[in-house]
Amino acid sequence: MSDSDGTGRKRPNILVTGTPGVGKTATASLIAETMGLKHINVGEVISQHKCYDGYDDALDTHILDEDKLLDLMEGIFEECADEGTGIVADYHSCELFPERWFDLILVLRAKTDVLFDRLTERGYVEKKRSDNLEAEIMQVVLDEALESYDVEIVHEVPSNTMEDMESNVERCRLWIEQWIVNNS
Ligand code: DAT
Repeated sequence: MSDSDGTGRKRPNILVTGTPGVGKTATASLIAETMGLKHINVGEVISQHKCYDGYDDALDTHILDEDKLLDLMEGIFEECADEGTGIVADYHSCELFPERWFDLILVLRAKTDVLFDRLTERGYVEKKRSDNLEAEIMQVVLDEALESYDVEIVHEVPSNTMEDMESNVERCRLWIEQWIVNNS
């Protein structure tokens, strides 16, 4: 089995993170499509495989079964490492993943008015919307990323417009190409 701790990888693994609505899934799927990486929408994996450990009535949400999720993801990471395929995962949190999984952490940021419109469009109730807006203003996910990973690999980028998305994908493309040169 290939080493999935970074030393034996042929292609890099990227985590796209940020507050809900900043554009993680849209950006990650475009990076995956452009660069031929495997896209893992972690939220989808959680719901498809029912990685739940009860229900939090107060927050009106499932409690995540982290062990189940991490076991499932470890399997995918090992498979991709064996195949020589890189991964671009997206999730609204980042501290739960082993540091060794990722070579680049892309933290997407959106302006308050932009995020307000996206979360309203998504049908979030007022409390959920304001909680997420506050988290974005307080840069909760960015701080989490900076505390959980080597700061050198954490990159904060704007994600307000389609031009931002295109430039983020292009930036990743150039970074991936350089990573391949440096690691071959
Ligand atoms: P997330 O995965 O962070 O919850 P998403 O990828 O589902 O967010 O995007 C939320 C909505 O915003 C969706 O309708 C696509 C749109 N969007 C995302 N990033 C954008 C950007 N940079 N410019 C314009 N629209 C964007």
